[in-house]
Amino acid sequence: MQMTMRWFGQGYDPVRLEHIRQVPGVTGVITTLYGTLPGVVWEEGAIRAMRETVEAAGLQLAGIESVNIHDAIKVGSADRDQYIDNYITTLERLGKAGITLVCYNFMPVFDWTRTDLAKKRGDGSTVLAYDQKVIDAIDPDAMFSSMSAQSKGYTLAGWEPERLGKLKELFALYRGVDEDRLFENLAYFLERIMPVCGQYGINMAIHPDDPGWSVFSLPRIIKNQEDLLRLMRRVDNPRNGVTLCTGSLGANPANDIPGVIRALQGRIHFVHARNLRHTGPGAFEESAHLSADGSLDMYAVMRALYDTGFQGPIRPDHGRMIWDEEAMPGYGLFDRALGAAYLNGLYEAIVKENRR
Ligand SMILES: [Mn+2]
Repeated sequence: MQMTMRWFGQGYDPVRLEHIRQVPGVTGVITTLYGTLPGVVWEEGAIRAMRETVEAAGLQLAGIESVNIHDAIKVGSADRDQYIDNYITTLERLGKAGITLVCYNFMPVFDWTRTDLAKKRGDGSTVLAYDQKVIDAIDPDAMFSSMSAQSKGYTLAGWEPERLGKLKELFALYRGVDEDRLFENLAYFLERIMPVCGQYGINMAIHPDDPGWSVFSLPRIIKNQEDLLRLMRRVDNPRNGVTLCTGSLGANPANDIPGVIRALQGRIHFVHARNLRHTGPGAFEESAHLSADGSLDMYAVMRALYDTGFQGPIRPDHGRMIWDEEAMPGYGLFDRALGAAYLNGLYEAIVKENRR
């Protein structure tokens, strides 16, 4: 596997590529053209510049997170084919630039959701946290305002103000889109893009819903092993794969992550590794990556990845904010660097134990 870190791009991410380069074992970054709205075709020059910037820092551009999906594709409206054509053109241009991993999600209206972006822990660090009881007491507008107010001025990935400024219209758009309809729209999209993915060797890696249950009564279709396997069978092409996000799936204690990894053998193209602590029904707070700091067994996760022959990029997902660092919520350099070092240590031990 290849250890990577997420980087939001020049002018957006206060973390510098030069510093990512100094994290032991990290050889690549996962990035995107941040600020590009869903539905827009990516410029070839911008793709090239993005790649050159990463390579000039001595790192490899290991994949894109994300190329976001326009709402027309998710709801299956009459103009969806135009937006799928745009997506295909973007994939073609990425493929020509040698980029062969694309992470995306298929969540309606809201992307990843948290109720607290800086929850103070006993150790003085802050973390992202979620409590369903808080969500149940507010409306979607309040949710958006709350996320924006806590973002310290950064635009949060998937929370584009341009889109979410029209929340009422967005909710209206999804009226009548139930889980089956959403799933069929996803399958339609994947079937249309599979040929270009095959041509350029692009692995599509769907990110699970975060958290993996319905928020504001919107449908959610990528919540657990059953959902993921259903999608793998529905579009049964190795290019149709998964971003195994331990934190998103792990928010639900019923999900057995090592079991999911084994069930999806060969279809996991990208891994997000982080830990969290379950704090009550429908509630969790993120933690350090260390198994002992949260509810997930990160050794068992790395072990399952090793056993199933996972070869793709992995990145430490959200970390705590520590040592007075100022960065995008969840994406400080320091704790993610500790996470990368820890995951590398687990993996080295597993590899060597199995060679004996
Ligand atoms: Mn993730």
